[in-house]
Amino acid sequence: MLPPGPLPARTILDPVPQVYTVHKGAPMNIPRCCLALLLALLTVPASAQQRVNLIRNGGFEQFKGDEPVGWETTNIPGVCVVVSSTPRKAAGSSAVELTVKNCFGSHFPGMITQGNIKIAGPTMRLTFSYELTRVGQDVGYIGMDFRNAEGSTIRMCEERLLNEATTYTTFSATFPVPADAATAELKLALLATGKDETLHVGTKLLVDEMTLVTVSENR
Ligand SMILES: [Ca+2]
Repeated sequence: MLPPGPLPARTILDPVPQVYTVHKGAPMNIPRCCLALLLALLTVPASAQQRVNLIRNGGFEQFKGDEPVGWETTNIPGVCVVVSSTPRKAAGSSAVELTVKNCFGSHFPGMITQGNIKIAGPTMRLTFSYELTRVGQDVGYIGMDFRNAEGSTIRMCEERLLNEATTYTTFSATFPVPADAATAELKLALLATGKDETLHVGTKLLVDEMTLVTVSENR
């Protein structure tokens, strides 16, 4: 339950949207209509209008089989499933899990891609929660491919998750948007960085609560 008194003031400066847990069994003396209003106030960030999440299904709550809705994966259904839903989540009911499996004699990595993200600058912030199990020199990989209105790539940015995370950890990056960029393609994957350049079975990346928002230029 929230402490008594007014809700804490929140601004666009908040790095991570606040998520309040709403407990079942609310006090019986709260009228149903007021309870509904209260729930709405608690679950919609105060600055939501300025901070529309441009990622579809960023909470990884919707799956069709092993496929997270709104994302493309490297799964070969029924043959090599390296992307799937997991109940080990940061929020909600599920998260997405990327693994490495031995398929057809080679180590095959999980990857998820969301394209045609309508972006707006001048500055954006990507935030998500993750857990990372590393084997060998394997790391997590984040790539963003900026495209102009004609669909041509004008800039590619990448980031790597280097540290093992046994509990959900927040990743946050603020970056400028190229002036001519109209859309972006976002990719999360597992990447081998060892000398043999081979991924290892057992490397695993869990991702949840992903947001991509436009922020003010001076933030
Ligand atoms: Ca979730």
